[in-house]
Amino acid sequence: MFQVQFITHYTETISYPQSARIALEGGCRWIQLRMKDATDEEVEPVAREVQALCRDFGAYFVLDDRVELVKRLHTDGVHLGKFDMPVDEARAYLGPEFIIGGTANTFEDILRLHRAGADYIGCGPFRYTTTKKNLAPILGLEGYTRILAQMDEAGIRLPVVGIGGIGADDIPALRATGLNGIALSSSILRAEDPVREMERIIRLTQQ
Ligand code: TZP
Ligand code: MG
Repeated sequence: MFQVQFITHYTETISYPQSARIALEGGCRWIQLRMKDATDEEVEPVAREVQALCRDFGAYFVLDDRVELVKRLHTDGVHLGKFDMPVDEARAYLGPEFIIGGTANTFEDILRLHRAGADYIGCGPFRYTTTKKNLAPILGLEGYTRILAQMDEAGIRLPVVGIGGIGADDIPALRATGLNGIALSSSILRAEDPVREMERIIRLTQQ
């Protein structure tokens, strides 16, 4: 199975919860709520709303960062960036039941996250994107191929999801690298018909 994770974002006409609903209506069953510059007070009501939506659709709900809120709302999991709480600390705080994902830009990051007990890796950026600030160097297909080979050699088995500038046209080549899935945002929200674009992407990943 090739997984599709949707990272919430906003446009001039689409709010965070609306972006989640679009992805869910298009068939995505994994939503990560990412409100980078918001306060916990701003995030909580949105998180409750998106959590309820995800329950309606039978989708996983993962919050970016904010481990305390993750525990309190009992989301399915948390995604931790390089400057968020370390994965081992989050694991100690949350226990074994929560899914914990971590961001990696290199094989060394994956080694560290694996030792710390991460359940999956978000690895990028695949290509340039404006959705995230302070982007690490672009990996491209070659980057993923290299990193996945290094994981193989080291005997590390963890699902790796590609992220950053990914659109429908990239799916065949990304699958061919051996990645376990993709995480994406702007290619959906900037599409002429975002729900249909998500449907198209889900279909492509199921072929
Ligand atoms: N990290 C790298 S790109 C990204 C994150 C969280 C957000 C999604 O990017 P895009 O390009 O909008 O799909
Ligand atoms: Mg983060």
